[in-house]
Amino acid sequence: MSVAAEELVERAVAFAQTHPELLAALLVSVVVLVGGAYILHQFTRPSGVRFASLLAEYDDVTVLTHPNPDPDAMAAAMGVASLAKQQDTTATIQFPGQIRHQENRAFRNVLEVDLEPIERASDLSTETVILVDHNQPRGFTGSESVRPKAVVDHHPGDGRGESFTDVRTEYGACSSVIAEYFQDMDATPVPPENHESEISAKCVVPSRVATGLFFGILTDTNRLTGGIDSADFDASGYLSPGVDENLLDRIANPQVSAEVLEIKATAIRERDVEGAFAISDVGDISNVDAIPQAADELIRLEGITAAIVCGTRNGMLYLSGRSRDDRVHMGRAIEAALDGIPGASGGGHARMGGGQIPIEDGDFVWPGRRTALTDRLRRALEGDV
Ligand SMILES: [Mn+2]
Repeated sequence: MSVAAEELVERAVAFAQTHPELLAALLVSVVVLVGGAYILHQFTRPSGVRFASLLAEYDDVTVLTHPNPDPDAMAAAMGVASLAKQQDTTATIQFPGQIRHQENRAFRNVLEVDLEPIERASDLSTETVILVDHNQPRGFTGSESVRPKAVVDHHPGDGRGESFTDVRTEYGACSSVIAEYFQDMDATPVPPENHESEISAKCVVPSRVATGLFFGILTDTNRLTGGIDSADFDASGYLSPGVDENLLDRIANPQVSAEVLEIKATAIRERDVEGAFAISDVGDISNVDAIPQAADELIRLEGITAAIVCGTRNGMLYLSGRSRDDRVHMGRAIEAALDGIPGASGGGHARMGGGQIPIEDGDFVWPGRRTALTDRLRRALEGDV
C-alpha cells in the first residue's frame, strides 16, 4: 500500500472510531441495498427461470396430476419433467385415479408418457411434490396431508405451494404456462425431424413435449373454440416448430372402441325428450367414460338444450349432464336432484355436471326407482326442486 493510501485508511478508521453511529448507518444501508437488489432480482426473474432454479435445488421431485389426468395435465407434467431433467433433477410423474378415456390413453401411449398410479400419500415417490393443473392434492388416501412444494395451475382455488405458486386462471390451459416457462428459459423447440443433440441450445423443448403441450392447449380450449386467452395462442405459436403432426393426428383421432359407439347409440336411441331436455339411460355398461361422451353427443341434437345420460357399473349409477341453456345450471340441477339420496354426490359447472349414486344396500334401488330418478332430474332441469 502506498503511504497516501495507508494514511487514508488510518483516517477512515479514526473517523469510524469517533463516529460509531455513522459506521452503523453505513452498514445498515449496505445491507438494505444488497437485500433490496436481491429481492428485486428474485421478483424480476421470469417465472420459468425461478421455477427451473427451484427444480435444480432437488435431486428428485414428484410431479403430481389431478385424478384421472387429461391431456393438459399429462402434458404439463411432461413439460415439468423435461425442465427438471435439463436441470439434472430426476422427476417422477404420478397420478391418482385412472386413465380410461380413449383420448387420454392414446395421449399416454403415443407420446410414451411415463407416469405411475398412486392410491395413497405413502405411494408418492418423493416429499418434494409439484402439482400441475390443480392446486390442491386430491383423489388419494392422505391427500390432505400433502404439502406441495410448488403449484402450477390455471384453475381457481386457494391451493398454494410452499416455495412456488403460479396460478393463472385467465389461461385456457396449464400447458400454456409450462410452454412459457420453456420460453423464459430461452428453450428451442426441437423439430420432429431432428434429434435433440442436433440442436445447439442450452435448453430445448423435445418434440414429444412440444406436441403434448400443444395438444393440451387444444383439448382444454375445446380445439381453440372456447375459454382461450391470447397467451394460449402465443404458447401455441412458440411450440409449433416442435409439433409432430403424425403424433398429433394419432392422439387427436384415436380409435374408438365399439362399446363406446354402442353406448352413444343407445343414449341417442333411448333418449326421453320433453321440451328441450333429454334424459337417457344406457343401462349396465363396462366403460363409464362413455357416459360423458354420450352426453356430449346428445347435447348436439337439434332442439335439445340440456341432456343427462346415466348408466350403471359395479353397484354405482353414474350421471353426466350437459347444458347450453342459460336457464339450466347443470351442476346445481344434478346436485338438487340427488339431494337426500343416501351416499349420492353430484355437482359441477353451469354447462357440465355429473354425479354418482351407490345402488347396493342403499335405499336407492336401481332400476326399481329409476322412474323416480328420471322425474327428479326432469324437475331439477325445470328448476322445480
Ligand atoms: Mn387444464
